[in-house]
Amino acid sequence: MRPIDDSPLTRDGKVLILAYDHGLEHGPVDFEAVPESADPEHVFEVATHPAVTSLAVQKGVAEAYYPDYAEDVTLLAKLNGTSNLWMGEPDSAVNWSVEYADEIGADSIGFTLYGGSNHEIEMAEEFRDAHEAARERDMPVVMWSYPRGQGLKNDKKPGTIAYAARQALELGADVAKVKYPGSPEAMEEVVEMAGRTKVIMSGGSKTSDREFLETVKAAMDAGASGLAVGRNVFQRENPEAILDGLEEIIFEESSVETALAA
Ligand code: FBP
Repeated sequence: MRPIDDSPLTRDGKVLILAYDHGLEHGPVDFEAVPESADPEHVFEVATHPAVTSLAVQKGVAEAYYPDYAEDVTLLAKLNGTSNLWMGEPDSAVNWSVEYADEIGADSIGFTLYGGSNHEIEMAEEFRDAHEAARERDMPVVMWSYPRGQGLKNDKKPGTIAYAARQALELGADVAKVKYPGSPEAMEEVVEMAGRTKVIMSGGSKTSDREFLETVKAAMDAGASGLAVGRNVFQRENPEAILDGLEEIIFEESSVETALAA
């Protein structure tokens, strides 16, 4: 059995990661819509919603806040990450080790790979080290598989996303987090290419309740195993309401209308 099958990262085989590494990746601009979202305590509270199977954060946030929520929140350690101040070819610094993440109480790890970047080789080698250290500890591995870099003008082309999902399978990830490729047919191809690696959709910038839930529903119907979402939850005044809707779609296989009424 692979560690993911027995992990709280999944519920009935499905995944709903609340991503909260935006303070590093994008900076304070992501907290402007809902100022209290800048406070990690607020988002840890949101992550106690039963639909959330894990909260993904960087080391500093985990160190400072996770001890207060260890009973109620499952921690995903996002090991690498870079600020938006970095203007070079896409790359991501490894900010903490699997050993340290385990010590803090993480159940699983997350790692970004920018396939197609001039730094892909180093990133893949860093992923190998993290992956094997995670395997020693039975910690599931989620790859943020984001083709991006000099040669890739449109990182959302369906064929590119399918390649990103395949790359996650080939390198050993349990879960591939990819951008939605634009249509259910394209998502089916992505899921097929990922084989036994679960595919989850990346939330993206905030949209209306209906538009967001319809896209998640389309991805799930195309074989996705869930979602990793940040802004579409914490940039809402009532994050619990959208999580109620997501719970319906992801875990109950409900319609969008049912989810909107939840
Ligand atoms: P969102 O749902 O807000 O898109 O968050 C998912 C995520 O992968 C975060 O973990 C990360 O901070 C962000 O998107 C990175 O987005 P990008 O690199 O596309 O700007």
